[in-house]
Amino acid sequence: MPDRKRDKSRIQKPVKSFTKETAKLRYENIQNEETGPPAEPLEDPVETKIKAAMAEGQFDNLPGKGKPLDLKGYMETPEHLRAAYHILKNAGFVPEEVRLKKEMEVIKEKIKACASKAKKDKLNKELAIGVVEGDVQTDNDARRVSRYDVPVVQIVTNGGCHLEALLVQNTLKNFDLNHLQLLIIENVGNLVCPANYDLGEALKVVMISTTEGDDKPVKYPAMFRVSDIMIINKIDLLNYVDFDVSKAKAFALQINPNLKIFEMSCKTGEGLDNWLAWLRSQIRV
Ligand SMILES: Nc1nc2c(ncn2[C@@H]2O[C@H](COP(=O)(O)OP(=O)(O)OP(=O)(O)O)[C@@H](O)[C@H]2O)c(=O)[nH]1
Ligand SMILES: [Mg+2]
Repeated sequence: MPDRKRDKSRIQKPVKSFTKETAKLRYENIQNEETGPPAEPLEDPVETKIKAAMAEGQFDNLPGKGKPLDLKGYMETPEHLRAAYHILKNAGFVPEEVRLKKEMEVIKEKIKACASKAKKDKLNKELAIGVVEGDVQTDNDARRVSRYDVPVVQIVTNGGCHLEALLVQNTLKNFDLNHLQLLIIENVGNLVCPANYDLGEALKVVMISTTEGDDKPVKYPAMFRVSDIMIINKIDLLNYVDFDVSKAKAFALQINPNLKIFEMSCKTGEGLDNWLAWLRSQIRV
């Protein structure tokens, strides 16, 4: 028996370098052996179509010609979603929130540019809102809301700590229900009683602010358990108060893992766009 280890003829010579040339040679050898000479390389059909479109002048007056590419959306998208985002965007599909944000920007621009007051008011009312205010005393809140030309009804509970469905129902005759898209009910401002009464609302929103303790959710769990949304307001004051946003969120989610949370400042407007876009997305037309 020959000594396998010493039989050098069995050992392949190492390939020093695998260049394009060696690849081409091997390919041609295979072609010659099996099917004859290689066919002429096909021109890339996409390239051909692009060239034809350019020759026809289809690229001459594209919107954005000569301007830098806007890669903001692309860069903000996580890397693994970029290709899909790009394809969807090119095909005219954008996430619902982005579409609504754009729509709101267009309306804002229209309002800014509009000279006639009547037209401005009409644009402002693009979303038909009604408000029911509940307070123990005074119609202060209703008067504040009415400045915005929105139909509003004040319920004064005269000491009662919450609203009830019948009280709300009695206000409905004051609204044009065929036209209304959103009815906001502001319950009496405490975190206890309103948790126990169903007003027939589609969504319950609990609003806390940074001037309160961040442990409100664990102190008043029922209110956070029955709510769909938690708003943390007055974030403009975060530098001046001992309020830990992440703690407040964690406490709230511990009580109700399904809570959707928004942070905002009604004073500076920060975070309002997100909230409004989401709210609009919830409205059934
Ligand atoms: N700094 C700051 N102040 C705010 C903000 N939002 C509201 N305020 C102020 O907080 C105070 C109370 O606001 P309201 O809207 O009356 O609060 P409310 O919770 O509805 O009060 P009740 O209806 O009495 O329960 C007012 O002086 C507002 O101007 C905010 O985001 N930042
Ligand atoms: Mg109020």
